[in-house]
Amino acid sequence: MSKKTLNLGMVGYGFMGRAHSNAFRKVGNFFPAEHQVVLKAACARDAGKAQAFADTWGYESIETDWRKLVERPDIDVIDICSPNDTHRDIAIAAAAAGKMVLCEKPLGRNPAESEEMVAAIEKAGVANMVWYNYRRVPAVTLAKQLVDEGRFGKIFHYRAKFLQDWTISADLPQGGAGLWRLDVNVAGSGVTGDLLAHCIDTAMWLNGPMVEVSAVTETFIKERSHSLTGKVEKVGIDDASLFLARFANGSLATFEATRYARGHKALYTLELNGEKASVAWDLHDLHRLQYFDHSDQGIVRGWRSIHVTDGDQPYMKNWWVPGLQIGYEHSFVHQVADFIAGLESGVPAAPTFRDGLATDYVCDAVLKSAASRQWETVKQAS
Ligand code: SOE
Repeated sequence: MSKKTLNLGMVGYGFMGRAHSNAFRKVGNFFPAEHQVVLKAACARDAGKAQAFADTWGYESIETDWRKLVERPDIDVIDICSPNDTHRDIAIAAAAAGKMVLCEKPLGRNPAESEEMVAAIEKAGVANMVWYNYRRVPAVTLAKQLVDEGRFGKIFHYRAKFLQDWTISADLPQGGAGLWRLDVNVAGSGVTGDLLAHCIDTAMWLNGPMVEVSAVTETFIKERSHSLTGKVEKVGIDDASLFLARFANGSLATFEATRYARGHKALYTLELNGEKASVAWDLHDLHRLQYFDHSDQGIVRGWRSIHVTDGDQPYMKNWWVPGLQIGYEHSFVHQVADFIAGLESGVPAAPTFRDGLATDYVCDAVLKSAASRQWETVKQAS
């Protein structure tokens, strides 16, 4: 039976351009569906880089202007993997052109941009999704399954950290490939939007909405040279961001993200403690879920380290055989698979743009609280 095609136009060619392209290429092999993704066009301002990227990943053509890409009649889906300052304009134009839109996190640089993006997508009525990939690490998805089964009883605590150490050197410039994350005009914020946003997305997925936050942020290196101007300029991003939160279900939380935790490269950890059970996960050991069930018989009660590789655990029946684990890149394959399944079932895959807006509202409240030194109420997205 011939498949329906889903013609992809990719904007950007960096780390996420690669992670997503890999997922689009693999998804049909491991998660067969009615739709087959076709890598139609890769778009970057530099034609040489766009062509090299297209050749590496098997895109049929290139564009050097995203405006042309979104107007192409042979494109169904636009995937935005370019820096944060491009997200709004591309998403709005793509939605107006009737394309489905996938966008790297965070949605906008601030809630105002994200609100415009949500309005455009919802007005156009096109399928949409934000790439919060960690939900689709099978061990994290299993945690969600356990929550949905009501195994924890009343939830008391949520705890998350995302620790890195790659910006400790004062010699790193702001701006340029990868380093645009240090330029507030491009990124919107520092670790709040880049790292905490992941923690917040997973937290609200597992534990429901957050209602108020109290935060502290710090910019440890106040000035850096700028790759565009060549001058030393003030740094506007938060290098570290920590906050306390209260969820709508009454539970309390702590969150921490930094790029100054020497020795930690991408240590995303989360833990949830309920009246009946607890669960914990660690990105450096991503195929394991730690689970404590208080109803276990006393003499054998303890933390179980669940190796999430069995066919009856989330996503795993589509991969290898029990005991053989998968990794980081597979979370993106799962996200594409779920997006396609959503198109075919009519139940849209999450996180949608509106879900992404909810995360951006929390990030905004965090930054406001750090500035005001007060608790801030979180605006709700729906
Ligand atoms: C930053 O170093 C970064 O690449 C983030 O931008 C990603 O979203 C995160 O998953 C890993 O770290």
